[in-house]
Amino acid sequence: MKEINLFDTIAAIATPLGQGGIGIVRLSGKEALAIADEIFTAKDGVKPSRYKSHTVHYGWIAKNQKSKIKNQKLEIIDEVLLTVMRAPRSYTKEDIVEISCHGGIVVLREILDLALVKGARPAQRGEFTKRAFLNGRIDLSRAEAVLDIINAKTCYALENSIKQLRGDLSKEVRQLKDKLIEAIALLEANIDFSEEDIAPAEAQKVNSDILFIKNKIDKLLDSAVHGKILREGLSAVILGRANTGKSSLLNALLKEERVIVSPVAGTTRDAVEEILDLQGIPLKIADTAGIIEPKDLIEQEALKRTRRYFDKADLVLLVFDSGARLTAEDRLLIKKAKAKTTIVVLNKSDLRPRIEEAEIKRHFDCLVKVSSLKRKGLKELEQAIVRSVWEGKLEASDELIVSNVRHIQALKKAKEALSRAQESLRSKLSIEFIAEDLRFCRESLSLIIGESAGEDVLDKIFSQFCIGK
Ligand SMILES: Nc1nc2c(ncn2[C@@H]2O[C@H](COP(=O)(O)OP(=O)(O)O)[C@@H](O)[C@H]2O)c(=O)[nH]1
Ligand SMILES: [Mg+2]
Repeated sequence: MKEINLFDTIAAIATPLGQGGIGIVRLSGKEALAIADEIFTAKDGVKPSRYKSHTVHYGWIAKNQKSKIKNQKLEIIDEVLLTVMRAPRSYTKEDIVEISCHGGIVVLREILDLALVKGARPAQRGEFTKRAFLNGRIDLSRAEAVLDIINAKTCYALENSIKQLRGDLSKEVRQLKDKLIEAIALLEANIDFSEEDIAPAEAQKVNSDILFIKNKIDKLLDSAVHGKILREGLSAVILGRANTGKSSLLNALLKEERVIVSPVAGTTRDAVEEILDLQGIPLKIADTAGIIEPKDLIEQEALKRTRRYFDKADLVLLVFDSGARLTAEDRLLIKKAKAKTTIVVLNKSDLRPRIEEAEIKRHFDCLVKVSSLKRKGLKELEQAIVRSVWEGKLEASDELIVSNVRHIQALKKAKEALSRAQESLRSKLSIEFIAEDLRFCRESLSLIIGESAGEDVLDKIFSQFCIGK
């Protein structure tokens, strides 16, 4: 996104390119209203440049303008609603015109082309949001929240992104920065007045400030574990020997018949992965072939795939047939699964129990009895999965979760700088050193809200957006 000119008027199709009820072409910049004047004919004949802000008008987009003298006909492209949002009360803080037309690819392209002919430039990816940031309407973490909202996989992830858009993270970061600035000022006053050590009372104040900030940063970093899950989803793998009901379990969790279930062992040859929304957690769950001793090339490949899913899984659902005694294969899987966070599923709980439950309990804490066939115990299993994710750490749902890798890295850097400052303070190093570490910490926090982000960082962030956002 090199050399973008912020004085240009930009235009883009803001809705997905496909057929839809409506589609939107968006313009932003100084010429947006003048361009609208040239392409829009209102039913009441009033030109867009005379509209009040935040009003909607009915009319037509046409290639020409009505001229009474020649009695020329309008070359209409579409019947539309045109919305005007004047600077600075708009998404970009510039004049914005949104044209809502019928949602067809050709219509949208024709309208966009017309706007371009009249002087607009095609917008780059994320350029509307980038303008909102550069024009000071939102800071960088809030701009990134826009992308997270678009990408949210579950309602819970969406809720968290909305908090970030609202500025919850920015507010917290600014508070920490203010506290740092105070501490730095205190140190700098000391540098000016004495060549010697920092006064004990002041050292104590700086130390307690550092502790306070570090604590807050720790909390934010703790939440990042959950943030990663909200962003990327949790990977689970269903493991178990053939015929224990793995595919039935996946179907039961999905509440649909996704995978073929049969009494013939070896029905599932290839791993099947599905995503489901488990109480707000995007759960990627893979059903595997219950092959332990491959008999042919296909089975060897199937085993390889199972292993791959197993290796990358955050969570293993180890399935047993509770109506049968443990087999050597079951015991082999117990050994393997112990290396991972595992929930044991004693499936076929509708049958007379014959499995050695006590033996399994010696290896795993979490056991859930389920009947995939009768759809029993599934709620308990879901709860066990949720618990294994949140680990009881997430107390209230209004807690802020940091999910952006860039933010996490900046917080880690800030924390390291604080540790160095603490160490310098303890070993009574020169005040200069401590102040320098605190300044570094402040810079790292600034990165989150974008106060000191370079063009390369901005490019990287906004290039992930779609055109028209
Ligand atoms: N009684 C009973 N049978 C089940 C249950 N779950 C699965 N089955 C049966 O066990 C057999 C194997 O199931 P399937 O899901 O294909 O097992 P997989 O090989 O582990 O994927 C099928 O005949 C299922 O109908 C259950 O909860 N109770
Ligand atoms: Mg199967």
